Amino acid sequence: MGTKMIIDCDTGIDDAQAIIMAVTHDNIDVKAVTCVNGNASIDNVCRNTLRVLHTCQKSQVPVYKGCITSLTGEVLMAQHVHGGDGLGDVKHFPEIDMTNLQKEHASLAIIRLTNQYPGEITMVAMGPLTNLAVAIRIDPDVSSRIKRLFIMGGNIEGKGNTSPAAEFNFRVDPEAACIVLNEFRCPITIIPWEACLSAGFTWDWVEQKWINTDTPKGNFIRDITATIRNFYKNDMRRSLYTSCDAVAMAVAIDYSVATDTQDVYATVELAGTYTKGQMICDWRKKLGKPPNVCVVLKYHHEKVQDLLKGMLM
Ligand SMILES: [Ca+2]
Repeated sequence: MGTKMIIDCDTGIDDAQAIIMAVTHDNIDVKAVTCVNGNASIDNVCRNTLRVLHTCQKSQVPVYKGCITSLTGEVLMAQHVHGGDGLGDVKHFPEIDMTNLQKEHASLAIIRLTNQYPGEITMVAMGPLTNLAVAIRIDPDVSSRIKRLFIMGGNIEGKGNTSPAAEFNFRVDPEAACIVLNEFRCPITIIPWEACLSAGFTWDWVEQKWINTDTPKGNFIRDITATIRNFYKNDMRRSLYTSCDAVAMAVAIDYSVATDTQDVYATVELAGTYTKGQMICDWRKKLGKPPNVCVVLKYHHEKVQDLLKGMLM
């Protein structure tokens, strides 16, 4: 029944939206959500993920705790954007029962589930790629059992959002991103930072047509996005709202959401003083390597908007 999917994420606000989009979609069968350190500490990421699934009445979807730092041990978080808990620091949320968290490690769950469903799992990675890099170090064949890997991360124009040159997910664990891009053998589609910024949703639509959807999921999205909406609209003075992970999930659910794509060889800068974590795309084939990823350049924002609206009903 539907596309089998594993979601690997660092549940902040964007991830929460993408998870809701997947677990409420008729054609998607989410087999696991695997958590990784990123937007928040790993324990908050696990708690946030369980909270999102609880809100959707999908607590039966198993949640796995993954890597607690990047491969090198460096930890960067995005609490100025996503709040101290990663989910907007909403005061009135009830406590979440953490005993629902699975005991198996996220990377081992990915290995086990891809053995159970070889060639059937669509993987959507929306955080640092640490869990996937660890999985391939344990089991070198893991990637050949994945149907397709969608990654929200990296950048194609060298414009950073975390350092001057690097996007958050790749900058948090550059080594992991480099391992995944160069060693994973499944087809990879990357939704980079610039593609996410190529379109967006008007504040009028967000405030009048989306977050005022009066359902438990609608109220949840309204509450967790209160701080980030203020940050984007008033502090950053952005004219449009966007949710990178939701865009990536929309592409994974419906490939026609990607309206412009290009195959390219891509890797990750590991040594640069200013550019560590930047995705390097060899557009002019200077390295003579075959393409290893399909990069999404633009997306159909109305289709994403329809998915965002529909998931709150
Ligand atoms: Ca994320």
